Amino acid sequence: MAGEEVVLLDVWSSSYAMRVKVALAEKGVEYVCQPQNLVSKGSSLLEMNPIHKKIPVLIHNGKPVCESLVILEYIDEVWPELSPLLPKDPYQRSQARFWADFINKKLYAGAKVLWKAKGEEQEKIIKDYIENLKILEGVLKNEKFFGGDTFGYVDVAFSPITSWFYTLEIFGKFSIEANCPKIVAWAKRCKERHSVSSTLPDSDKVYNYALDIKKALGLD
Ligand code: GS8
Repeated sequence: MAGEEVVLLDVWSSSYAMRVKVALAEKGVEYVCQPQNLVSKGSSLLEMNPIHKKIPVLIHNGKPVCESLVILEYIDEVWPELSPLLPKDPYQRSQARFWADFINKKLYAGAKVLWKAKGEEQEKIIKDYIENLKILEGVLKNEKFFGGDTFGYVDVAFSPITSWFYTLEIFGKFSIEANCPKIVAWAKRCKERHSVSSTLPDSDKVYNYALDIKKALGLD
């Protein structure tokens, strides 16, 4: 790993960027964080991700890798020795990718709209959100992690959004624990890992950040 240059373009509140930080911590890879301004995007973000112009971007020895799930797979391939993330078996790998995609489409996308919505629209989003979490409870079964005994790709893909759960619950006036206790217990197990606890921001910090955005958007 000596002589490697690893840079992450991120913002602290982004669960997508947190995925990359958790994976790098699991692998023991040292890196430099370059926080980005997403309101007025800087030249390095525009150069490194000219297509989507989004964070996270991992820049490895000068070459950019974009899209958080693509970055996770890249990290797993480049640093395969420590904490393998994807299973070796092709069928198990396909399943891990399927659920990570589901988590993107349902839980990450859902969270983005849930805390800003109101009234009936919000009720419908919450109902769907709980249903999707329950589906994931069914996938987890009574395992320790989605990777079984070991913390793996789906755990890395999923755990960062739990830092937004408190914010979702306060703005949506519902309890995730009351509906999905197994997911909350799993999130606590993830938090026991240094990679996760050192990456995920405090719930209060996320809530205050979301509150400020709501005020700025005139949504409160
Ligand atoms: C999503 C990244 C993303 O939405 C991934 O990496 O998995 N599919 C991508 N990044 C946001 C910040 S987090 O909400 C972003 O960079 N937004 C800037 C913009 O939309 O202009």
